[in-house]
Amino acid sequence: MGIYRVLKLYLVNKMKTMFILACLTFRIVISSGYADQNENVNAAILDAISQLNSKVDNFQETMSQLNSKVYRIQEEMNNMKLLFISNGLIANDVNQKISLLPTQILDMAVKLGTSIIDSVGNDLKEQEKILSNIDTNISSLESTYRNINTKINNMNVDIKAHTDTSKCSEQEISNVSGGVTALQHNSTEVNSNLFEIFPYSCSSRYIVSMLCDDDWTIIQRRQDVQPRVNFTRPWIDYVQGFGELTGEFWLGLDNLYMLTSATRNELYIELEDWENNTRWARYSHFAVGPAEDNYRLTATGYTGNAGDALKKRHNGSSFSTYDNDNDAVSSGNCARMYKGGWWYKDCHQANLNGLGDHGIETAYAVGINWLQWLGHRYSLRKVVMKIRPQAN
Ligand SMILES: [Ca+2]
Repeated sequence: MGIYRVLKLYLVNKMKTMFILACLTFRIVISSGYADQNENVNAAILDAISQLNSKVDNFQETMSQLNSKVYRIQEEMNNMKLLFISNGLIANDVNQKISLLPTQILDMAVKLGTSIIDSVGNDLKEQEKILSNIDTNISSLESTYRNINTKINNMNVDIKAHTDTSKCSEQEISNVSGGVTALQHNSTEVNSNLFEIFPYSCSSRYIVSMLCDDDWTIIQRRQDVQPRVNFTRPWIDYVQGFGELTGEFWLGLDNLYMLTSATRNELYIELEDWENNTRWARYSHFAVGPAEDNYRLTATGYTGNAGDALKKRHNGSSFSTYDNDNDAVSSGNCARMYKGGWWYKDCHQANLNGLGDHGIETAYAVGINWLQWLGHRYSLRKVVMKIRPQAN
């Protein structure tokens, strides 16, 4: 814009000069007729023209200088423009690099995260393996423990037999080696109903206390007297016996084995509901096997009015407790499910060692049940199991 302004000014001045020259020429023509009249005036005019020409020359020089300056400014502006463009390119490049950074950082984080997750996953797998090995070891140890326990129980029976016979004569020992003598015939009366039983006629140390009812020996009793005895017990308790002879009790599998392995015994079961109704079941042959056979049950020759609840699921079965599963259910533990220790098969029709402290109403099959009389949901008030050598 500055350049146009200067040009405009220059043209205006040029036009003014030409106008003045025209006027002067016109005056010279007009005044030619008056030649020689005013030489002084002509001289003055020529002088003025000369001055004007000089000014125009100066002006032109100034213009030239200005043009030169404008040219330089334009050049500088072009340089600056180039610089700006260059800087802009650099800025774009930087921007592009900055915009790439988050992606790279994200990639790195993902790689790092994946690596950490992989590492943690591997650690977890290792730990799972270790846990699995520990589980296997525990199972193996449990199995070993059970085997050892069985062996200890068998050894205990042997030791007892040895101890019991240590004072016996050779003749008596030979009798013992052939089986236990008729125990019920070697008892001492403690009170009117309580007797101490000597397993062997020559024994002085091995004593089993038990309640006798005439010639019957009571081996188990359930009744609604407080406090109730807990019958959900481990293997060792069922082997050794528990409870009070005057209340609820279990005589013990070792004792049952010794009592029933020498002579043939019969079993009598008395049942009573919560309305004083009673039923009975009698088995002409009752025996309990040795520890190494998990005290297998023999109960045959049923008579009675309660129904034969031992025939289908108990006769011929091993004894089981919640910690020693010898039942015929591969995927479960009947003793654990039905809360007692018993000769469970798959699982029971009789559960005389089931829960006793729940009254009549019980959950399915966990109470003191006798299926053939009152079913799996009726828990009996009273049970007595007793045995005696069978009369020949
Ligand atoms: Ca089982």
